[in-house]
Amino acid sequence: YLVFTDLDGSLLDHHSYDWQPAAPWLMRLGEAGIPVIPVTSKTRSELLELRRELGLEKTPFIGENGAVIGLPPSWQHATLDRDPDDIEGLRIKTLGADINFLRQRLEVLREHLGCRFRCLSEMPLEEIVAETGLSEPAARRAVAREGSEPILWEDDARALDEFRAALKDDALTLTQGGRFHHVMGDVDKGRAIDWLVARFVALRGASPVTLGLGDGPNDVSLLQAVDRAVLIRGCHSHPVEVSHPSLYSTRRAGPHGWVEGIEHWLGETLA
Ligand code: 2M8
Ligand code: MG
Ligand code: MG
Repeated sequence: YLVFTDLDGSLLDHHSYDWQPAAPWLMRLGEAGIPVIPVTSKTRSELLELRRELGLEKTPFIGENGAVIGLPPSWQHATLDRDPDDIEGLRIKTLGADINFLRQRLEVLREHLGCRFRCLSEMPLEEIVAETGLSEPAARRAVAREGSEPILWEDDARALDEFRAALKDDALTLTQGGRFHHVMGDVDKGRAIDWLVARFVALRGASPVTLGLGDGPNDVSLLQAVDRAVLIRGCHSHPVEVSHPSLYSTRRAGPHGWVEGIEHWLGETLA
């Protein structure tokens, strides 16, 4: 098994970022040797901190909605990973578009279309703290982006459709998390998962059974990429439509829903 999980609103509570309700199951999965792989909008910098807290130092991670992949030593390949950055023994791959290019295009498009939105990188730190409930150091880590920019949309739905079409002409994409929209290159969580599964097969010579959990519109590709899917009840009103032959939708939200989904698919196997 490989478990792929969204963080905010899934393993972590949408408001408090608490994950304690899931702690016993994280430990059980660890004991069973089942990797729990974060797949999130968060940055490399946020993930380096969180994976220590969550005890997930040995597993890879996918950050910035598929734009960043971090590989611990046991997931590195002698010939396939020759040139990515090496940080704290991790190989980091960045896919899609460069963050400076993204930020430049966002400025140009905003002026050209005359639409209203604000980039995370334009918001004063205190405002990010107020908007997200992150601590100040955590907010600083959220701004340290490499391949995606969160934006607060301050215009109507029609302007958003226009904006999305204009991004497409630049080969850029838009997705939606719990609080922000996210702009990035031609990447998504699902394709980053496909990449990691292919890497697993290259290293182990066997296909894993994959389980995925997520709560937001940006998790649709995640859920579609896995064998067994868990749609966690959202704390937001964004519609999430996913058709999947093996989908379980939870009654509870956040880490309680996460436990519910893991119990649904793995409760008997790991009893
Ligand atoms: C942003 O991501 C979440 C994901 O659902 C959102 O869109 O609301 C990102 O800025 C991420 O880096 C940050 O940690 C998070 C904090 O709520 O917000
Ligand atoms: Mg989420
Ligand atoms: Mg997320």
